[in-house]
Amino acid sequence: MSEQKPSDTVWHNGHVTSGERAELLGQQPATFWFTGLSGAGKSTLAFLLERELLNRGRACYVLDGDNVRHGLNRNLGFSSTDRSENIRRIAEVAKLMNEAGLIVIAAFISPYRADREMAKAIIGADKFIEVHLATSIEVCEQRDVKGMYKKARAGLIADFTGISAPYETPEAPSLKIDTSQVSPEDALSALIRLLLAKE
Ligand code: ADX
Repeated sequence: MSEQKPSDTVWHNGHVTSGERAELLGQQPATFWFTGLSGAGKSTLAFLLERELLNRGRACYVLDGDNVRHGLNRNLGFSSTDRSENIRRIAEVAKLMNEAGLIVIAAFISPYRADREMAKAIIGADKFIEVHLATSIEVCEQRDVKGMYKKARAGLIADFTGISAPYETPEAPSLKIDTSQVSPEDALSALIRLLLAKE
């Protein structure tokens, strides 16, 4: 893959401001960044939050790890380099969606602190809401919704987060949710409070 230098291209400014978009949609854009182990509840909560926000008249969209890897990021695997590129592309997409005025809910394992910091820098600290789905590895492995922990334990999946690849716990997330302890309703209320506090 050859990388084009920014100096080879020019940035075109449009004629519509972010303020105009915010007024049109009646909302301030933001990106919820859900991080946590496979099976922690990221996708489930992301889609519940999307439903709740839609019900409240907010334009929003979920970017989900498994889904994005079917299309945009189908050429990426699970090495630390590929995961980093996965997160970089998603952060760039989230930034564009925020610029379009949308509220984004990104649900990715995003196991490396440095990659989450990169995402925050791309999206902008003022728009970035880090949420740690802090469900324990024991619970995630017991749930094993996709049967992947079993395969990883059997050595059939390499670099599996929590088993044969690291997960670096967020140091200061805006919110920490253990889905084995907190009800979806309480989790949603806490997430909505965070968003309202930003407005
Ligand atoms: S990330 O680490 O790059 O952020 P992402 O969230 O996109 O991961 O994708 C995670 C999903 O890919 C998991 O939910 C799981 O279904 C699947 N998967 C396949 N192989 C692996 C692996 N080695 N480690 C973690 N998840 C994997």
